[in-house]
Amino acid sequence: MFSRILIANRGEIALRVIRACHEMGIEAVAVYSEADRDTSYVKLADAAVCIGPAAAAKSYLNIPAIISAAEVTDVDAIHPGYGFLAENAHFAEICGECGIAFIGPSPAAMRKLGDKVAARKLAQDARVPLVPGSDGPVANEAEAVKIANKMGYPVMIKAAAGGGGRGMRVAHNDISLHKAFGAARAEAEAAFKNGTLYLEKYIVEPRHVEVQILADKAGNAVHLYERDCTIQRRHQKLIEESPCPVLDERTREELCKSALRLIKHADYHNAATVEFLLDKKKNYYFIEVNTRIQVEHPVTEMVTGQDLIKWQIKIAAGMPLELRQRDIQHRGVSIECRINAEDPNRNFTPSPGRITTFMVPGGPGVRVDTYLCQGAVISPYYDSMVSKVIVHQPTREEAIATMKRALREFQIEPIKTTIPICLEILSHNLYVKNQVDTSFIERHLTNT
Ligand code: MV4
Repeated sequence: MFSRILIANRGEIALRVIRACHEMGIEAVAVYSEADRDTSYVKLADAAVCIGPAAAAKSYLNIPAIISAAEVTDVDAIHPGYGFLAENAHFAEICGECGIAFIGPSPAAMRKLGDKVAARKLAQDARVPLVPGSDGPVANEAEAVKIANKMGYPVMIKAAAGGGGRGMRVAHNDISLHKAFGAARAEAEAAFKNGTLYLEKYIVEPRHVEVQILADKAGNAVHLYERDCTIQRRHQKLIEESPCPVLDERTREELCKSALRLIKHADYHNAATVEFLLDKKKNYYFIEVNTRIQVEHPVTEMVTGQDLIKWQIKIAAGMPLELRQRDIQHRGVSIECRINAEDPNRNFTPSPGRITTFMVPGGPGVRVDTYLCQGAVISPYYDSMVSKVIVHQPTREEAIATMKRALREFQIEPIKTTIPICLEILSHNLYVKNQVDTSFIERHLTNT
């Protein structure tokens, strides 16, 4: 097992990984930007190294600075968290070349699944249902129009190097497809330096369901059931839950086994999330794979009782996955609300500042993952997510009630947060009755 791990990240996930390290008897090294010098995770780490100024490009994305910090502190491994360098195959490769274990998949697996066209091919080979679409990249407008007419409109143009909603366009007819294609190509070229595009049938009003997978280096792999992440705003998830409340047990088993087949087919190790769209008729379609631990991993931890960060570390250290599929049960319902320092009344603009009042909820069934404390400063330089409230209860009804009570207890002053909007959703008739899709917030919530 590793004796020292460097965490190439900040905020709540840095703290989450430090906690896993400490429970495993591993020392944790934090890295921080000048803006994060006085934070809880820097204090709780066994050592901390400043890696540059506030701007992420000069600190948390600064590969030479992070590798230098790892060399100086003589760590065995690097945990990348989520965001920043977590899905950067080049970074994983450099870690390997420096004799540092990257806590995540191999660079080759990351590259293969990072290419959405290659991932679709893999899904197809593994007999995983995928959104009807182009058989590989689409070369030009004429070819796109041809495929769209065969498939039927509406269609979606996606970037092979995209994901998370970037570089996507919907088209409802030949003319709009023609225009959207050029725009999508330019956008993909600028954003990813890769203009490769592909086409999918546009799934109308879907739910977003994703399956958690763990796979070790010996070829053992298990799924840890699914999360429903339908409640999003502009591709930012706000509320996630497990299990997906609209799946029957048979479809759930099929969906989870499909995801597992795909990952087994990819020669993959460590944690992965396989994303699907679920249509109104409960058909599920593979869309993409995330090769990192995700923000919403705690809801899976709550319903399965497994510590995903500890498994990531054990797998990276070459230990076998001692879990058999039949040992993994899901129990009860877990919901997570993301608390962002944003003002819902000002179009979710960031609301940074110093926290004067910070009172976290607690009590039965409540977990709070946060790096904040009284006096902490929320920096304008980074993602606005400052806290996650996770609840676990026997039923969905009870989980919603516990979440509402926890969010009402939560005091964060003087900044604005997404707590009121989360409360509004949790009380909304359509949310309670499971009649939402990914457009719910835009369509049904006030001031959004
Ligand atoms: C889609 C889709 C409809 N049809 N693909 C958005 C994020 C990216 N991971 C995939 N996304 C979508 N892909 C097809 N063929 C609708 C979305 C989508 C969406 C998906 C999940 C959650 C929220 C969403 C919001 C808008 C669009």
